[in-house]
Amino acid sequence: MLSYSERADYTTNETAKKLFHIMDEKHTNLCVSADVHTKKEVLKLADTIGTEICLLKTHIDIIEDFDEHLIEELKRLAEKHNFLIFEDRKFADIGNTVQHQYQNGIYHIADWADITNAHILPGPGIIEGLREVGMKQQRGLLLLAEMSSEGSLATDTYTDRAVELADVYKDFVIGFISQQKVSDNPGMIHMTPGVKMTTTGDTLGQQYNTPQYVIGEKGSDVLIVGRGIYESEDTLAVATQYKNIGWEAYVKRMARIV
Ligand code: S5P
Repeated sequence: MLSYSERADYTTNETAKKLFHIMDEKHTNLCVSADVHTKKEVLKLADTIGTEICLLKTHIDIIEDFDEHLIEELKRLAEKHNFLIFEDRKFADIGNTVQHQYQNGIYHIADWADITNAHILPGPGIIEGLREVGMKQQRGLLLLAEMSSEGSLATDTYTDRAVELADVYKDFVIGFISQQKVSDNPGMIHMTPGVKMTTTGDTLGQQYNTPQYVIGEKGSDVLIVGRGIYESEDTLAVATQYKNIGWEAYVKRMARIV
């Protein structure tokens, strides 16, 4: 089985290459989801756990005091700790509209987010619209092939279609949000949300799996952890724990499949 950094040779996308290399350099397949509500909380979390992650995931539109300064500081922390930034925008509209949502508005997502993601519900036009904007800045896109929530409709042929579309646009599409490995292309990165040490879900349909299961059994590449880390007392210690468990599961998987 190929290591993360060896897989960098199977993609032409600069962001995907960078991410694969960061993972191997920092020995981490952890993405922390910073779903907190103020600039101060986001920046504190990012600086505290920055050494442990390959990727910081944001929901920029839930931050109450958003301004340009937050973006500058996030970029500075990304540089300081060597991680990439993933804006979890989950675009879902026609190509023309998503272009504006990606490039314009208050957030100018394309200017600072290395990675963003999109639903494939509208068909290939959504990828083409985002691609025209994103490729100019060497960005990467993840397709939502599956979701972690109970009753998700992204299953079976929908998931297969996401995999097919990723291959068609593989200069820009770098992988998937999924619950497991869905593509055999080693250049594609699988990221899995719904990860926690304890697998009791929340009251709104979120379902959790353990880091060992997601990386070791389901063949995913990146763990996305939100509440499991940012709601803990000692975010650094807990992030380190997730990082170590995720990395160990990857190393064991590598040893199993030669
Ligand atoms: O299928 C999905 C896709 C995503 S990106 N399920 C998810 O939970 N997410 C996101 O991952 C979600 O929007 C949230 O930001 C994070 C999971 O957070 P947690 O607190 O449940 O770990």
